[in-house]
Amino acid sequence: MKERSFIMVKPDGMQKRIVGEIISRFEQRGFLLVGARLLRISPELARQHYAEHVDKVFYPSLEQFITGGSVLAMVWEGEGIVAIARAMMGPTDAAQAPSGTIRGDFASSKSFNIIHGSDSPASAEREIALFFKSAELL
Ligand code: D4T
Repeated sequence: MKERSFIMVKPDGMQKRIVGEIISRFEQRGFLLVGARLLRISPELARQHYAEHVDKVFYPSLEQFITGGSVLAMVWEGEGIVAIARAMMGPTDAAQAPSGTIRGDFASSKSFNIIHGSDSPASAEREIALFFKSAELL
């Protein structure tokens, strides 16, 4: 099976109405959308998704943000998708993100940075399983 990544438009990206733009960028880069779901993340799912961050000082505000509105959870497929998607998104701190990246074009903060993408194939597998049943994916 080709490599897959879990990509999510966060509540600030939904509010900015840039879902179409984000999907276009991945399609134009040649990747295939194999799953998509609109949902509101529960505090429990947030704790699972951000398990590595639950003890950090910024976690309470991160949870409030990520559960504060709907998100678009997606699975994209293609050769090298995990690393290429991270490059397309730009660094976590959108203030440092170059123009031309998704964060560099649509965000300017570390906390409100529009989009999530898996940081490794192993994370992708874990995150995809949190958000999707295998029957929901092509
Ligand atoms: P996500 O996981 O949301 O795509 O972000 P990254 O993979 O790019 O970055 P991350 O795991 O280090 O951070 C997760 C999430 O926490 C927010 N955050 C992070 C924050 O609000 N303050 C901080 O100091 C850090 C490091 C932003 C993304």
